[in-house]
Amino acid sequence: MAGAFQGIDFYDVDGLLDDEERMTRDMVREWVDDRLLPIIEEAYVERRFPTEIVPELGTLGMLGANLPEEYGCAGLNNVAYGLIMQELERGDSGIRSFASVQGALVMYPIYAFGSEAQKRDWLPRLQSGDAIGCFGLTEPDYGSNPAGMITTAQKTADGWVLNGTKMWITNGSMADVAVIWAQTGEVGDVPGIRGFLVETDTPGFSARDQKGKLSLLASDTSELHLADVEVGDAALLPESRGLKSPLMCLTQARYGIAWGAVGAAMACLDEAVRYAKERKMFDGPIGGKQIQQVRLADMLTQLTQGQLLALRLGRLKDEGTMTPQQVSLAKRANVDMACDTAREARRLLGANGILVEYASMRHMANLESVYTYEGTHDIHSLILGQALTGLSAF
Ligand code: TGC
Ligand code: FAD
Repeated sequence: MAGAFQGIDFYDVDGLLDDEERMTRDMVREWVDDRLLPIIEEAYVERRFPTEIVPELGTLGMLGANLPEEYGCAGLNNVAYGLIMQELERGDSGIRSFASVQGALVMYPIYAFGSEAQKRDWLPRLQSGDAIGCFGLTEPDYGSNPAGMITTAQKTADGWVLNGTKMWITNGSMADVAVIWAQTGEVGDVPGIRGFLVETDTPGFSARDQKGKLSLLASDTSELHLADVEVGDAALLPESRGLKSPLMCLTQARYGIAWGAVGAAMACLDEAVRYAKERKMFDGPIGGKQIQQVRLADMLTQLTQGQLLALRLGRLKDEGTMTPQQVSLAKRANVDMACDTAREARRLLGANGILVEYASMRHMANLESVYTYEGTHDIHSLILGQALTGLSAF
């Protein structure tokens, strides 16, 4: 591991990890240094998701890594899974997004709500990266409030017909399968919103790239159209039951983001410290100036708090006691922390900070999406306000 990123670990969080967690982290760290960082700048500037890395993510067990081995997954604990997200986002939020969507938003719902046949059919393929998935919840007029969605799934004699539009869908144009959430109306005693596995070559399904993004450029973000898409009964995720099912998926993905944001902040602080020691202005390195030391001290303090928060959340998840509200707190706090850290690092770098060959501005731009997706910062404020007061302010 000579030359690998060491990272700033001021409170010896490393000492709180077990051997398997540390080995997983080191393996992904090395892969990010050797394989991702050399290509990410170019992919970002070319506005393309680097599909060539997908088989490697699969081979190294990074997709759906906390799901069980019986479906071909790595069966890691949630702290190790979080460390994978941390290291991937240290590379780029778009790459962590790919892994989050594939693992937490596609494989997890198949695992949690799918039939045995769906699990056996899809999980090994999604784990290896042979198949790619996307998650269609958001609609043009229903972002923060998915309960209002107007995409429908109408029952037919031997299946369902889906109609609607899904917006801002990560992996949308390159997916083989889309997890689509749709209003079914009442079917027996089952609540209206349910999940469907829609293969993207089904007639009536189309995806279109979202143009004009200034954030998350190394990520596929698309709009999905479903025009009389006919699927069989086997496409329904049979155990999905109302809005609670997609919200359960969001809890898994938000958990990964709480860790991922730590990785982005680590990359920015590391870059800022190195630059501060090297860049000379007036009579010495800018790292020797008090203003820059205050800036770095603030970044270090926030990052250390974020590292400890993510680890404690992971231990709660592994104990089985983690609540969605605790996830909201960590997603909200750590993404905010990473946004601040990336912005301050970019500023410390002066003019060089706007260049793509430095990572801070790429992270800063990416993190604006992370701040918005998976529940905006505001929505998580309201979730926490409700947890404290019992009053809903949505
Ligand atoms: P509400 O009445 O609060 O809840 C309905 C039922 O669901 C339960 N629940 C949850 N369960 C698990 N995890 C959660 N996070 C949950 N939140 C709520 C709740 O207990 C209730 O259960 P029950 O048994 O009583 O029926 O529902 P609401 O309609 O009032 O909505 C609440 C609100 C606003 C918090 C929710 O709609 C929300 O979280 N909105 C934000 C939407 C969002 O985050 N969308 C993300 C789309 S996916 C995405 O962005 C992917 S980006 C991926 C990437 O590239 O990395
Ligand atoms: P809106 O809900 O319109 O919110 C606009 C503003 O109003 C925000 O500031 C918000 O905080 C605020 N606001 C909303 N409600 C309230 C309220 N009650 N009180 C106070 N303020 C409020 N979705 C998917 O389903 N799958 C994906 O794979 C996916 N990937 C994404 C990738 C990217 C790059 C992005 C940017 C988004 C992605 N999303 C995805 C969508 C994402 O989840 C939504 O953008 C997000 O939930 C917010 O919805 P909105 O953009 O419609 O904003």
